[in-house]
Amino acid sequence: MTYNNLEISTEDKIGLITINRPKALNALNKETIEELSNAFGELESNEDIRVIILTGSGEKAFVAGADIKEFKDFDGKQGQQLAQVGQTILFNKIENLKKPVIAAVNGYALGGGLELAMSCHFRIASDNALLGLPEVTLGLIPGYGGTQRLPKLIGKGRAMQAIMTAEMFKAEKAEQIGLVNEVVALEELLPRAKKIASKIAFNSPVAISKAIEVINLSDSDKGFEAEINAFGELFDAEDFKEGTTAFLDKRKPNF
Ligand code: CO8
Repeated sequence: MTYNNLEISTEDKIGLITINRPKALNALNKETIEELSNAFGELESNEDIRVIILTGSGEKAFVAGADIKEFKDFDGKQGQQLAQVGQTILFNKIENLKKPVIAAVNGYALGGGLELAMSCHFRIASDNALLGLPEVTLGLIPGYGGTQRLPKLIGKGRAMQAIMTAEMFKAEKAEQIGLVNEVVALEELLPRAKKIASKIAFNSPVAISKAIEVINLSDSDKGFEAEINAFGELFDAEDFKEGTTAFLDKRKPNF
């Protein structure tokens, strides 16, 4: 597939998606949302790929938000549809992808950009990153899941304050409150993301897929039961036999 607003590369079981609209600070227009949805689908079904990294092009922005120019004249119905379609085809899709997705946040992650990073399974950031949900400065609220995912990551009180004030978190603060897992120098961001991805790629993809599914249920009352069922199912999978046999043979598993 070819993309107007994305660059895709694959190497050593890792798929790298780079959002490439640097003149608009990688803002998410409709086309980019659709392309991202397709790109995640493509990499999810690519058997050579075990882990996906998502980043933005340039040194300034991961994604500076939804494309304000595109929705500035929308009415209520169009706004609702934009949020509904985006959440369905992209943000929820990433969260529930069968393969791990790491956000490498390389600068501004604002509005829809932070919402995109939050729908990834975890985030690392460069030391120049600034993260926030400034929608109330535009007379809006987050519409791509931000009101739901931010409280889960940083707590309800902090999320309330962040959304009401529209303040941006610097990278170190974001790490301190659990919004990102690690902060590294900008030039180290992709190497570090790839290093983490390689570590994941070495482990059982079947088990990792189940872990994503069950961890995503941790806020529901179905989580414990889902864990028991998934745990049981994994005993019947090839990877379990390979993993335990490799351990007893004192060799590395080959998943
Ligand atoms: N949309 C469209 N274009 C943008 C966006 C954006 N979100 N952000 C930046 N750009 C464009 C600018 O318009 C500018 O273009 P041009 O050169 O043609 O004027 C170019 O990118 C460079 O930007 P700046 O000149 O502003 O760069 P600065 O370094 O001065 O400032 C900032 C950088 C602080 C990031 C600034 O660009 C900014 O504040 N951007 C907007 C941030 C924002 O408010 N984001 C939230 C958008 S709303 C949103 O995401 C809602 C999500 C939920 C939607 C649900 C469906 C409705």
